[in-house]
Amino acid sequence: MSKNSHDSAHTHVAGTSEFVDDRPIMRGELFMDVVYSTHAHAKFTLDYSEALKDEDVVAVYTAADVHHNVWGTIFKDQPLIAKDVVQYAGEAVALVVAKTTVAAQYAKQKVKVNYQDLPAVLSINDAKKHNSYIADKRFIERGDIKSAFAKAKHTLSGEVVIQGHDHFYLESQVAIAYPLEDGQVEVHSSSQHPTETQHVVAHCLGLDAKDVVVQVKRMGGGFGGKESQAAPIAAMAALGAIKLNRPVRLCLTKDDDMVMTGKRNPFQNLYKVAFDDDGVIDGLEVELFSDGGAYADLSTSIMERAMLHSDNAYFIPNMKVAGQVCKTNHHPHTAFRGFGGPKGVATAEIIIEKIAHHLGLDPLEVRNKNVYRDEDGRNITHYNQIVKNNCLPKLFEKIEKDCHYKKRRSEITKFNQESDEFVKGLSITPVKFGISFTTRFLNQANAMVIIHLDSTLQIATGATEMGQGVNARICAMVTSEMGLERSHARVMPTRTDKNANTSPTAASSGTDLNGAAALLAVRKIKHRLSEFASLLLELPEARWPSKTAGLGTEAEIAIKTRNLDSNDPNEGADWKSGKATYFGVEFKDGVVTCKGRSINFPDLIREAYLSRVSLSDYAHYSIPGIEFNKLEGSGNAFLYFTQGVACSEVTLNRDTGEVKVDQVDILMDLGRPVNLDLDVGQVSGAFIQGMGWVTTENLVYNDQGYLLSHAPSTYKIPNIQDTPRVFNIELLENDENYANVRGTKAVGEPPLLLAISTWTAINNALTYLPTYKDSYPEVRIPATSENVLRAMAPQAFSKWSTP
Ligand code: MTE
Ligand code: QUE
Ligand code: MOS
Repeated sequence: MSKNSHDSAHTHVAGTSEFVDDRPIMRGELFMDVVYSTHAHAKFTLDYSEALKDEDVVAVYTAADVHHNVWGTIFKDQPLIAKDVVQYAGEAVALVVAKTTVAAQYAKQKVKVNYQDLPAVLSINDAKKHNSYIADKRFIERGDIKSAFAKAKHTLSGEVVIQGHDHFYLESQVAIAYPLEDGQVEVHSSSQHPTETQHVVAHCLGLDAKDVVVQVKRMGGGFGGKESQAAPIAAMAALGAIKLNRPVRLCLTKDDDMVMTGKRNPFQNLYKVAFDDDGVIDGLEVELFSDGGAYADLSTSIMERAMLHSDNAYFIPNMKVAGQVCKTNHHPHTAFRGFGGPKGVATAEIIIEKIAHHLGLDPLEVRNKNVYRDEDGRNITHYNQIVKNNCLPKLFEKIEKDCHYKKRRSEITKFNQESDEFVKGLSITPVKFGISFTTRFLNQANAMVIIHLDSTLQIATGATEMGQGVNARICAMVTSEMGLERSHARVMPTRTDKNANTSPTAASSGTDLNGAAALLAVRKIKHRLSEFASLLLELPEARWPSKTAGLGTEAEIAIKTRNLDSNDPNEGADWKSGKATYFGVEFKDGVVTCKGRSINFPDLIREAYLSRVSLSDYAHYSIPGIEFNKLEGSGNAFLYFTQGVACSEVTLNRDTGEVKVDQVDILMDLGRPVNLDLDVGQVSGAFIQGMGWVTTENLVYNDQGYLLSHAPSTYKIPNIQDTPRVFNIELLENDENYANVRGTKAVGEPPLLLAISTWTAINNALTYLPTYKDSYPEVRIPATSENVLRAMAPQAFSKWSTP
């Protein structure tokens, strides 16, 4: 294992990493499958008598079998199994349990569902027509939007259409529930939020939380899709396990997973913008509408983040944002990398492009005119948070130079004049992603560190590993604090019986929160060990506890066990090394030194144990200074911002609409990474995932809201051929993020938003066509080849409506 590798790199490559469905089948284990609705909105009745005739079928469960048939993250509005009425195609109506997976799949087909259709709402426009909404419309407002428009030199308005996005994690939703003695159950789940999963299992089954343990070893990808929606799957498996007193496994097929589970929320945003001759924005009014699907899930929080990111990187003196979640008869949409951010940012960026086109300016010039700057108070967001440690102007300046923007712009202009086969586009977009949950109470974490007698460490936190490398990062922080190699410690599977005050591993804050807690926990041990070492090293070795057969005397050193209750992982730590020092004792390279005398770390641990010094500890961390007032839409919503810029160059085929991404240059400020390689991996992965969203990933539903594109054959995620031919990633050096643990910056989600540059580059390419001399193309997300072709020759497609 190399220093910067993912902690599971070698087991992934060897195929020995264990995912939930890799767990050996237990004696008596049974297999569950879900019967789901194929209708959007209907009354229904069930007939499962045929299914029960199969001797391999053990049971069929319906809504009537669920103790509390309701769950939900923010609002408890969703049945575990639909009763009498289905609200979306893909909603569970019954569970079948059989002796084999195949028998369960057959049985599922034999369950007859009779539907009596009800009127369905299947789009944002439909929802608006029927006033079908989830929660109240919300507003964030600053300045005087009316007078900004009254005195505006130019105004533009329009609508941005943004479709959904499937998470396409390689491991489908899965859970195995093991019944234990005395009414307890242990559930192995693929969940970003084990604690919520535990609570949903307990609530739905009528158990106490104390009788339910949820374990998450790792996920084969989550991307937000397993933040809320892993819980019902776990509850279904647990229902079978408790009823039958046998282990029950529920592992969705890819197709079922795609049909059943919610996606990134589609958005349809209206805007009106006021600006001057130079493209400086004075007023912006945005009305965001999202498709929440049939139940609330996380959609209201997602909308809030979209509203908080509608400025993206730009100072807009007078701004009004409204956000309304629509209730439709689609699968309940959910968290997806970036949460609401990408939908707000895409809107802001297409507005900039359109302003530039309108004024005949280069879009980069308009961006530079509007970007947050420290001068003249142009550094305060529409929700009144000052953008501190702002690198945006520097990022713009550097990327423009490094990727030869001006030169490539003139080359592209020339190319587009000469070619009638292809048309090229170029675009730089920035991101300023707010780090912290906008829901205050989630900004906390808890960690436990244990040092064993052989001196190796085990770490337990509420963080879950989904491939992002949170374990490797936490491990690196803890071991470096103790002057040890990373291989000296292991982060253990996440279990709900070990940590309290846990949040979902989400909002890119897994390492920020859990790493800080783990560091605070290990510092408590370090503090005790330091004091102990300072006393021990004064004694001749012959009088150390291990040499005196535990006889005590002065060898059993009484130390003060003052608990460090700091909430600041940087407090008392040297900023460069990130390490704290107590009693003048240094921990370095496996050796502990005080006043010139030293002891190997393993020997110190043994002496400490014999002297009854505690070798484990817990700590809690909460992010300070989060004071966003949701009612007023004002205040410090975030601890800091992760910022970056990307430049995309694309070539469109004028005959087929095919999009090729020729070159992408990314420049990001990630503070001072704990693990540079993992961070670069997150940047490239997030960018490519976002590129899929804005280009080829097209969700197609039938007129019952049933997802037709439910497999890789019909849903096109990027493959290796689709990655940019030239792909450069560079990180800006920024040593000054004093706000966060060890000066790091969260990386998980922000780079996904940089893929918006590919979408704006596609739109930019189209502006070179005569069709768009006076108008702006406004190709939706995703800009599939078909959508691009439609935009190139709108008249040729006029007889087919836009899907
Ligand atoms: N990286 C991988 N490989 N797999 C994932 O599922 N999820 C992303 C991101 N990177 C994800 C990923 C999302 S949506 C989030 S919020 C963060 O990881 C969560 O982890 P972190 O907070 O530890 O960065
Ligand atoms: C970013 C996020 C989340 C968020 C807010 C963000 C998130 C999440 C919640 C949330 C909100 C209310 C609840 C709850 C969770 O908010 O992932 O349980 O009651 O789950 O800005 O990623
Ligand atoms: Mo990530 S969408 O916050 O799980």
